[in-house]
Amino acid sequence: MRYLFIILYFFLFQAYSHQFEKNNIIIKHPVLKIVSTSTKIGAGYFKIINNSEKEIYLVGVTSRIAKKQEVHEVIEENNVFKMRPLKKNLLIKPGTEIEFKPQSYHLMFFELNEIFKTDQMLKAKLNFNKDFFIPVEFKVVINSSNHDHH
Ligand SMILES: [Cu+2]
Repeated sequence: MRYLFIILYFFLFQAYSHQFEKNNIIIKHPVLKIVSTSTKIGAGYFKIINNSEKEIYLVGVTSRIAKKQEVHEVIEENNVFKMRPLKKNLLIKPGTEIEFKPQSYHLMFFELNEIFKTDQMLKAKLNFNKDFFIPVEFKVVINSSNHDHH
């Protein structure tokens, strides 16, 4: 019985904190947040941890999730926070991490290709410089309205 609890706990923990790793770069808990099933825009959040010895640059994302995908940053202009596509690739220095989250760096998915369901896992590739990429799966989260965009 105790083993069952341990296995169940392990399974739940894993399900919550899924992560992907390649060449000592870890992508932690990638989620695609969609405000409602009638919305055609989604935001992607995750944490990138660079445990390698090299500088890496995030270039973008490819997937069949949406027609258009962008890496966004948030800037402050006259006390107003604005989002815009990143103008250059995002540097993640060795031994550091960057969290993609509301009011900060995030991915934008415009014109979603399907109506997704909560907990669905969507394949994508995060692209870095030097043709390096990490296959990940975004977990769909619907009804989480903390991304006020456009
Ligand atoms: Cu945005």
